[in-house]
Amino acid sequence: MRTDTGEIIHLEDYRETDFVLERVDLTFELDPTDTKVEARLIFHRRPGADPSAPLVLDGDALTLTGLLLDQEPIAEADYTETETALTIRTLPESVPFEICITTSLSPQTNTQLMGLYRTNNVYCTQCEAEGFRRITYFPDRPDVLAVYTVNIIADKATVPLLLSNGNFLGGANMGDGRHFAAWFDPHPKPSYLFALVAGDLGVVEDTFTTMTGREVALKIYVEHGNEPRAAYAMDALKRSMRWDEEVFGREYDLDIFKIVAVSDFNMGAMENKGLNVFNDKYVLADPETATDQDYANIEAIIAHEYFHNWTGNRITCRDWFQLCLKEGLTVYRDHEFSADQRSRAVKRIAEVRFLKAEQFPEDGGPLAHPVRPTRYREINNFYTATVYEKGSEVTRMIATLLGRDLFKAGMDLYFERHDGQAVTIEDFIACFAAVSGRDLSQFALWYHQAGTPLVSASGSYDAGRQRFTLSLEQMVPPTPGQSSKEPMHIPLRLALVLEDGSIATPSSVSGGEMTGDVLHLTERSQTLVFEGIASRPVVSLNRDFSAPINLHLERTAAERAHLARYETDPFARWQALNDMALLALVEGTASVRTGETFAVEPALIEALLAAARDETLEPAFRAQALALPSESDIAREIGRQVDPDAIFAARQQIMTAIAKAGASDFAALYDRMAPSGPFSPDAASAGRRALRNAALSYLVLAEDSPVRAAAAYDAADNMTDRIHALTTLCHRFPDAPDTARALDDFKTQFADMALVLDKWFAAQATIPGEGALGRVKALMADPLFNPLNPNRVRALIGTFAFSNPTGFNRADGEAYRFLASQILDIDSRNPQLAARLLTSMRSWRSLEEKRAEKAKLALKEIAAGAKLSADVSDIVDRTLKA
Ligand code: B3K
Ligand code: ZN
Repeated sequence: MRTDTGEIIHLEDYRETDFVLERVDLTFELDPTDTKVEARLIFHRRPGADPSAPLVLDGDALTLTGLLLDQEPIAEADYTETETALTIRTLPESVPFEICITTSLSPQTNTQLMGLYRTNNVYCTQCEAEGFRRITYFPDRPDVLAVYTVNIIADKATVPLLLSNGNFLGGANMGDGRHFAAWFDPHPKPSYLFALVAGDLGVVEDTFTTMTGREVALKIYVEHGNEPRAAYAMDALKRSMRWDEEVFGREYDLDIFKIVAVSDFNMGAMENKGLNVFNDKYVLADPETATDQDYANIEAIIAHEYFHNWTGNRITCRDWFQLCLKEGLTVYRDHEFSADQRSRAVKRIAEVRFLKAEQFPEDGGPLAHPVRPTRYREINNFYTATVYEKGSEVTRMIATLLGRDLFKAGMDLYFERHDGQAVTIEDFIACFAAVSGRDLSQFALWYHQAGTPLVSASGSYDAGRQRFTLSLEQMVPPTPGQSSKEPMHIPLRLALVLEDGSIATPSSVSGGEMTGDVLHLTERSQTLVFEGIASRPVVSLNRDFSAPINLHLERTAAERAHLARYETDPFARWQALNDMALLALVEGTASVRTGETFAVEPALIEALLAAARDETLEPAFRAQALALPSESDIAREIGRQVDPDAIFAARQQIMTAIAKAGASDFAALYDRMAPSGPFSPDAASAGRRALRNAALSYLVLAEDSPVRAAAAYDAADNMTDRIHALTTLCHRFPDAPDTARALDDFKTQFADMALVLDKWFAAQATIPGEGALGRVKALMADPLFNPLNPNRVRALIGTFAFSNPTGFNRADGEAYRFLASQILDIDSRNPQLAARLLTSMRSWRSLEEKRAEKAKLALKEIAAGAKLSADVSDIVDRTLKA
């Protein structure tokens, strides 16, 4: 393993390479512990480059077995090999030359899952960000684009399938029991998009005819027996390909598009050119094994990786600081795709919930960084919610500011101007500035300033003049390395909701620019005056979550209830309900902490039940309305001196009050939302299941008995209902015989289905309270717990640390110590997985002192680890730093 050197990479140090790579020919002779890789690289010195500059190639844990320059061995004096680089001197000044490098690899023992490794006997690669240098010495950076030919040789009986990027060139038996296949990718690409997969897999095949009438072969490879479970992924792929043609005018550009599902993968999926590799969790689905959330994730991730073909592959990043150029933009594209395939409002609610749960705590804690960072120690630690989700929101804001047509024109210009290039965020923004004539320099601060802006607003109404005045102020909090901030350009969608529920149309607005319903907040403080407002309005601000900000709005309880009732925009209506609930939960928590009793506002209960009953609203929306802010949402709102037990108690009490008041509504909903036909994963059916399960949760609370959940478990004919019933039993009645029976049944039924068993582990890892740690430890001793499989580790240890606030933050700090020992252990095998798990500690400073003190000790234990990876050192150091 490459241990930490502490070296920091800075954006401002970017320089072009001295050598231009023209083409790459790779030959792999596959063997579990002795794979031979031969790389033939044709270079020429960049015109104008220093004629004496050496060629420096990146490497990581490589065994060099051969090195030739134009077919001749290179003298030892002419090259230097270190742990991280191969430097070759005395190279031709102006003519192209060929370097041929041979390395030997052991995929079988590669537990980092970076570079070439084995998963269930399948050879597989992961190269982004810097995994290619674990295969051969190479200029392993995204601005080095070349055309690749790949020749793969392996034993035919055990490794019948040989895949790489691009189009198939040919293959044959070699007469010695081995065979080969050759692939050619005509599109110049950076090394991080290289992929090789070889093994014995089943395949699902289809075709797609592109907008210009070309037929593309589509193939999804899965373990034998899983073929039927890839049908939904194939359908999602074809819908994605069509959507990208229709909405962005983007056509696929090879003869074949391949997806491979593997069971050991550090992330969700990887967009390698023409050969996407997926965590099988995001490919395999059928009603018995996948939840509605799984189906939605598969649709979104298949689309995301496919969309990278243009935003990421055809146009890539100049350097890793520009990661959001491909990730933020591609998340935006997959969000829009899912919104078009499903309910836009419900999708937006889910996006905002996710953004607040994942990105807001990052932006408000020690790991905060700009969407386009300027320094990193380990790039893998920057595949974050900030780069992805906030990056997507920033793209969305460009679309909001410019409007649909100009946004489309800007994207078209981007594709036209930069196809085949490795570019920067500045290049991207310049396209939108060019088509709109707008100066986007202040807007660009969204890429450069970290931290979630806080906008405070207050309004006053002058009935005599029919005038409404809105005062706004913005503040961007300090973040690591950025103590003072400039005011941002914040697009706020706004509506003034009048007493009768209608939306005001002002006769004029002064004090700031408005385009349509979008107000441009550009100053630190700004006062807007709306004329011609017939009655006292309630201001609905940041509709559709048009900017990723925290909003502080002075509003009375009656005004909140008014919005929750009258907002016509479903997202804004949900936001109003959610605001009401969050306020009640925060106040309830304060009461629990001071030992006071508290009652739940009838207005809140009434508003929630009114939404639940409203047949004009779609069921998925009503389910979202009934889902109260999570314990972490409440903790974030409280911000300091957080006591997770008090939050839990207050939330329980409020949910029980809602459950009791709405018991008859929930019983009626539970019956009305019962399935009427065979299972279908479509969004409308999923919405009915979501609402029915929300009703079930409240009914179980009201009845305080496991009977109904146990019956739901037995009656379930799909995984959504089954896992919901099982989780409800686990959380509410962890020690009941019904729960033990259901857990046993589930384990027996799905013993050989890893992805389903992950749900069994996760359900138990989230049982609230002190007992959780003991349960997690016991589950780790279960023979089904496999510490080498990232999905399993995330399902048990990750779910416990990220999603069980009372269990993980138990007052004695034992769970922090447990996590510390796990991090050290996992780090020795798989640094990326360890570093990601460790980010669960990012909000430790907001805990009350006793817990915070214990969390700090655990972090220090990790920091003192003997042989830390760069990944874990970087996270632990930043987490501890003030
Ligand atoms: N680009 C990959 C993520 C790679 C992560 C490397 N640590 C998947 C994606 O975002 O589409
Ligand atoms: Zn991506």
